[in-house]
Amino acid sequence: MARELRITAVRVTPIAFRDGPLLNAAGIHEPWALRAIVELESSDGRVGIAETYGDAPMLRALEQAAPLATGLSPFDLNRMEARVHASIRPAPGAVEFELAPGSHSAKNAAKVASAFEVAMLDLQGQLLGAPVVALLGGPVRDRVPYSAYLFFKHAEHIERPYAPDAWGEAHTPAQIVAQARRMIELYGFRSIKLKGGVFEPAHEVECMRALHAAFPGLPLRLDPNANWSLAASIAAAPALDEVLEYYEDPTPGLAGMAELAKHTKLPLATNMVITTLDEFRRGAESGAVKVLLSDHHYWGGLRVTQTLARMCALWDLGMSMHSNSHLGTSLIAMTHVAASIPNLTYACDTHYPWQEEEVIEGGRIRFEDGAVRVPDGPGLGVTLDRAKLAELHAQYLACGLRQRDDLAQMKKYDPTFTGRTPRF
Ligand code: GKR
Ligand code: MG
Repeated sequence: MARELRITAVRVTPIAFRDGPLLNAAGIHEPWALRAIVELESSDGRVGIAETYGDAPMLRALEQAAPLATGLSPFDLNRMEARVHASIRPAPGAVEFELAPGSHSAKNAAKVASAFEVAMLDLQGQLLGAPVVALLGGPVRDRVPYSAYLFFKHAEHIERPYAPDAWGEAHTPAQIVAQARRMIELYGFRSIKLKGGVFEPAHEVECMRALHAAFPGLPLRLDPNANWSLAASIAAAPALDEVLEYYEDPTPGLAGMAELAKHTKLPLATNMVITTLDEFRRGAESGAVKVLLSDHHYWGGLRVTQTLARMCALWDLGMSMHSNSHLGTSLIAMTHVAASIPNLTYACDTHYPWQEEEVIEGGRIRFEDGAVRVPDGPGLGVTLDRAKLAELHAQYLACGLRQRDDLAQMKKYDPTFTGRTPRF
């Protein structure tokens, strides 16, 4: 009976929400982060949801793909994937960030398939009265741990589009420690990541030392997003060996990471040199990278993420999760799949503490001791707050941004900034 249902409509709503002036290797975050909420409606009136990227090329890909999901049963995941991979192509001319694989238009098919898969699993779960994690084989943990994700940041955006956030400026080691303390007090995280590649490596190493002194025993990570040369990455390794649990994407390319691996005791982690299956093969064979940060949004979905986890187990790689600015629908999808993965060896990344707005009923998702409890209601266990969705869509229409561009934003602060990488 449930299998006779059909997907009758696909709705894509682009949204924009406030995002902090967070610094990174490419430049600085714009005042508004873009996402899209995807809704698949079934012939009995149910709605399955997903959250994904909201840049213009992704919206075009979703629009093009909408007829491919229409008419399918919510259980037709393989047929949906085959159709999407046969029809959806890279979008020429898209602004792409090396540091954010979700912006790579070569991954359009995987990104679209992921969004449809999450919404279809949500529908399946609603029909069966089962949480998505049950459809993925059931939970191996009831709560998924996340890490505190620190950023160097300015106190406010150059355009001053709204009141500054409560986090203040973070440039110095003392300010970074204060940011970590606040984030841990608010959410209880038990590991800390700092987004690096912003200041001189020696300054960022100093920040990691200050975090180590302030939070003895807490696992620490540093991610310069390939903005350090090989020489700079090697030079920083002895000091970082003493304080980090892993060293994430300091230097560009697999060959660079493989060379660096000879000079550090730390496992090297990546969401930059392994973002496709082909890169997985080369990365695993090289032995350079020891931790993969997966991301269901661009790898192709929750089931592909489970496959990746098995591949990581086979190749003896640790596993964690990458994130970009996102809201609760993404956080909950990450939580369902992470709960199903036995070899999730590290707490996942999330930008969620940097966002204040939400489009799901009940508002912001709560962290307990740095973890999110896996929902046990049907499907994803979250539903849309239509008024909030309309509000964030109106913000999208008004904000004028259509494609994330951290480099262009940085040039407003420093017209001489080139974005050349590696910068240090
Ligand atoms: O949000 O600025 C950011 C991050 O730098 C993001 O774009 C990266 O993709 O978080 C990401 C990472 O771990 O590389
Ligand atoms: Mg990273």
